[in-house]
Amino acid sequence: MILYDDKGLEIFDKITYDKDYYLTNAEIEVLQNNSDELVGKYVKDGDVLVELGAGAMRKTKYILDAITKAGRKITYYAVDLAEASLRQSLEPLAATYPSIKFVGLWGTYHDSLSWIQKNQHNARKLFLWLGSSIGNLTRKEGADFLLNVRNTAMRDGDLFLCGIDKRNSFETVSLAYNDRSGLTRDFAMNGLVNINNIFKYTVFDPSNFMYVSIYNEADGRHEAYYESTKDQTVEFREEKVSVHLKKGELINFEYSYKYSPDEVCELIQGAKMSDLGKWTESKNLYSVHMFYR
Ligand code: AVJ
Repeated sequence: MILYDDKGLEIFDKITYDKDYYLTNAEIEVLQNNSDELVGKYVKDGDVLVELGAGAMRKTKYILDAITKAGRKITYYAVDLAEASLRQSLEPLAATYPSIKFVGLWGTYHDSLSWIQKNQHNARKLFLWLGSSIGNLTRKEGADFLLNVRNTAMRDGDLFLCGIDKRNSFETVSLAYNDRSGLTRDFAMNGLVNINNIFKYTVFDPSNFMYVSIYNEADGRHEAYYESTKDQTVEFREEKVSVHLKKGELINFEYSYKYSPDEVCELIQGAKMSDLGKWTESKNLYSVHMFYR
């Protein structure tokens, strides 16, 4: 993914602390207030937790605290594409939570799921997919992804915890993706720099592009674009491909889907899972849902 090189991960981490980007803080509030209940109801000794796209694991802390408080003995698998951040995040956790066994699974979701299926088939599993990561998939892709996890890595009774952003007001979503500190803009523009790094020469001159954020309220998705600020030709030299861009032309690079309650129901149905309920925070902006197979 062009957005998440080392620099992109660093900027994204800053975004998650930003007040305007309400998603992370809202999710942390949900987990802070409800992890004891969640663990009490759904986590048993010997369970295996699998976090997809574990990242910095800032929010996982609340679940791990609750597990420790409840005296549960579990194994926690962290799946991530970034090896360095996986190591950095897991090492201190292993020292902090001696009753939890930590295992990093460095690789794609696909590889990790087949590894889990082979090696942890008989364990009772709880999958964690937090941070509204589902938002970067279309609704169909989101349901298909969950269905695939269900079919390849879950047994009957296994659980899936999913953080999902709501269809919030136009102002709220717009500010989240066009924050006043300009972090999201920096995050976006770094994508162009990263493309140049990948191709080892300048494909896109960042000074000829502008970050454009549009909340498409009808479709319930935020749309992120690079706008060409002049007529220009972008060249992929090795591929011998050149692309002419008109001033004002938009290149889409990200969608962030938001979900109404009905859309969550459709998601669960599409994934052939069942609903165990959800937790929300004080502003009712964001929910963490529990599904099961
Ligand atoms: C990490 C995919 C949930 O879409 O809200 C943040 C990524 N993009 N600001 C999102 C992102 C711009 C984020 N996700």
